[in-house]
Amino acid sequence: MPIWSPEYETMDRGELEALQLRRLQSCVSWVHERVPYYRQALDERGVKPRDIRSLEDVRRLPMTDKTALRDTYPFGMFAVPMEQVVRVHSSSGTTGKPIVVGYTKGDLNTWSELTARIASAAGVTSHDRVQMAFLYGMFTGGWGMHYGIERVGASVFPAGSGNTERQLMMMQDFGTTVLVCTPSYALYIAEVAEKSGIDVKSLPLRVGLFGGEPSGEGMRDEIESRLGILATDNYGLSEVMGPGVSGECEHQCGLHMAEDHFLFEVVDPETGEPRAEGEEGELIITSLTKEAFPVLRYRTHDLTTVDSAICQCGRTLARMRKVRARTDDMLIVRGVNVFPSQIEDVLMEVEGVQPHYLIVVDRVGAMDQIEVQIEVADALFSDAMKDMVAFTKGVSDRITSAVGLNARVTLVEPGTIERTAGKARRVVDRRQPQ
Ligand code: DLL
Repeated sequence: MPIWSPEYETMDRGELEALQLRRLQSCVSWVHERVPYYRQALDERGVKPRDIRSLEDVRRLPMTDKTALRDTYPFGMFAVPMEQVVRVHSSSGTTGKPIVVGYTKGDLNTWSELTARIASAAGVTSHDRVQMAFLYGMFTGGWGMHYGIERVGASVFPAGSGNTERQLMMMQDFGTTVLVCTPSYALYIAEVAEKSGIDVKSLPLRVGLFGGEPSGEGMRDEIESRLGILATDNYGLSEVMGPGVSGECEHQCGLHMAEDHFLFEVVDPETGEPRAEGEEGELIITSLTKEAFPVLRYRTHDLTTVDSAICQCGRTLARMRKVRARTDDMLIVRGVNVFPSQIEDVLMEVEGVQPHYLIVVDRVGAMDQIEVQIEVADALFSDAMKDMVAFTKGVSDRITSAVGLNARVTLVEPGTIERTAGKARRVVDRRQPQ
């Protein structure tokens, strides 16, 4: 597969680190000069831009969390005057005020380069026809991927998310070869196609660029087999840029991180101490080249590990493991810590269980209860119903042995669990105000 910018993507690590240090130094000067919040935070720590002499000195910088971005809503963290901001996006949070981020012309150029890398790494070329089924709008997914794919030279169909029948019509009539959306929406498209008697595998569709939400290997296998494609995962977040922060190549062995534009750390989420390579921790990201909305040590809350071994594809950029959990989505049920992704992994191993599930946590009296609602394939539904007690008990036992928690498993009718065209909602926690 082609490498979009070999100069950076296959850079010698020593040269890459030298580049990162130069860029880190200028980023710290940039924010010290231009963002009052960072000037104060740096001054309070007694750190001057000239104190950054090695990459390890990043640890002297303050961490940034969502609160700082909320407190300065909407434009307080912008490092350039509004006349230099050519685009504004916001985070997809559902409650309260969103986090607002801005881009200069230069930022948009970098962003397009980085999403072009992701498309290219999955084998997208100017011969492809790409159906963009991400939401366009304030969400970074649509526009972010759009410009990168145009840059690769492919033909873009900016369908936007939703209206699944129309998506399938376009896919058939326009000869779509690449689908871009969340993994859960890809599965929903597969489901609607199957119900409508459309054999997607006989269509020219061959690649999927999926991101924006966690999805495990079981989910990937399901998508690849039902759509007959190669599915790659890509990661990003609005506060840092949007999509383009990292993405898989065709070998699907971790997401290559854009280390020339961002400095990545993995730390113990409690203490902030660095974790060794290969050890799981919270991903912290410092932007190295952002102009309008630079961030120092942004706390993503996403849990991952990093591997800096050179990949079979030839890229030297380190790879982060797929993000399966966030520090803030861990459920504590009767004292047991459980991530929704652990339950997903169990479900995906049970024959016939569909990749649509909902975890409902509630408190009855003083007791926490957890219910896992699952669906099985249409063809199996009546069989599973006949022996429902045994079937659901079997699934429940597997959850207990994998995560050490007694969960009530409820079989619901196929199609009952809500499908979305964006990010799937996997957990309803009734113990907390929603
Ligand atoms: O979801 C940016 C994006 C759009 C990335 C499209 C890739 C494709 P936010 O809405 O700000 O931005 O959400 C960011 O979503 O901190 C992760 O918890 C989660 N996330 C994003 N991509 C992945 C992924 C976009 N590939 C938050 N795997 C992040 C797991 C992901 N989680």
